Amino acid sequence: SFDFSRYHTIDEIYSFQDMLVAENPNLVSKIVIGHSYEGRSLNVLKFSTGGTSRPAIWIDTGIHSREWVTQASGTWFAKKIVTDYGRDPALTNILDKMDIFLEIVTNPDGYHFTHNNNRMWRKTRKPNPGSRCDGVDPNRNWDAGFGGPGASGNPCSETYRGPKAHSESEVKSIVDFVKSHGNFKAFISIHSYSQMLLYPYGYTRTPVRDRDELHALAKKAITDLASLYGTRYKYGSIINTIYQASGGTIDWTYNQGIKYSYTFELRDTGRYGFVLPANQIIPTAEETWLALMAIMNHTVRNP
Ligand code: 0X9
Ligand code: ZN
Repeated sequence: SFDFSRYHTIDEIYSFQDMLVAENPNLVSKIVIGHSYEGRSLNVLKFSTGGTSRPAIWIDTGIHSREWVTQASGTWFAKKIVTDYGRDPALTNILDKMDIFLEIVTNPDGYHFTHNNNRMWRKTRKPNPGSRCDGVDPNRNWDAGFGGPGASGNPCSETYRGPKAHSESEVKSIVDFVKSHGNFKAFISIHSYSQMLLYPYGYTRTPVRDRDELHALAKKAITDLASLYGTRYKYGSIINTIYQASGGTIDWTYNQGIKYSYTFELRDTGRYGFVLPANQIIPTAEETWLALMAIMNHTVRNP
């Protein structure tokens, strides 16, 4: 019924989520963690086989709205989890011990705007008082090196950090949810494009305490990813591998004590960029799933 080989509107993705919950009520539930600036619900799918406050893995896609292969892959991951639970021993083992939380449309106002107005919109859609330019970069708005180099104070910039840390509802809702949950062990934030698997930090050259473990696990994850179609990824810290970026998601989650904090940059390396042809959605999701499984497997073994 749902065509994973095409891009979908926000209404179609939200309907898909409700259908998945309706068809798998013992495994999937939907949590509304807040609302966007324009009032859309911020939906998180919870995959859980029971327990109370189990250790958990977070995955988000689409915090930058134009990175369409990420929301499309997130939708595919949701279906993959319900299909593989009880069939794939590794995923079954993960879900018997941990919960998975998946926010597919992390910037819903931006995603709606990319369908109806400007395909290349990246930021949130909140107006900036005193400026003709709208929106904040939700990957510069977190309280980790906020305001430092690698972000802009200009509301017209694509990397505008916002007036203060967590000013964006789309960010603050995750902050509040992660803090109140209190038991996240892995946090994976998925972007495109560049084909990279990155760990903290982005705001400082100081290596993270867990650098060697995160580096080795990244190498394992991208090796597994490449095993399917030969797609080559670079890996390393954000600042050493892509560029300095302050106020980023996974720098904040790492500083909160979530050791396995990673950011992906999915396909491609620039030929199509953000406008990746739809015939690459399923292969991208399939190969990325292998890397996610490597990270989740390691997390469940080293909680
Ligand atoms: O600039 C960004 O926000 C990311 N690249 S993108 O093309 N998807 O916009 C990379 C930033 C590194 N990630 C974090 N700081 N979390
Ligand atoms: Zn991005």
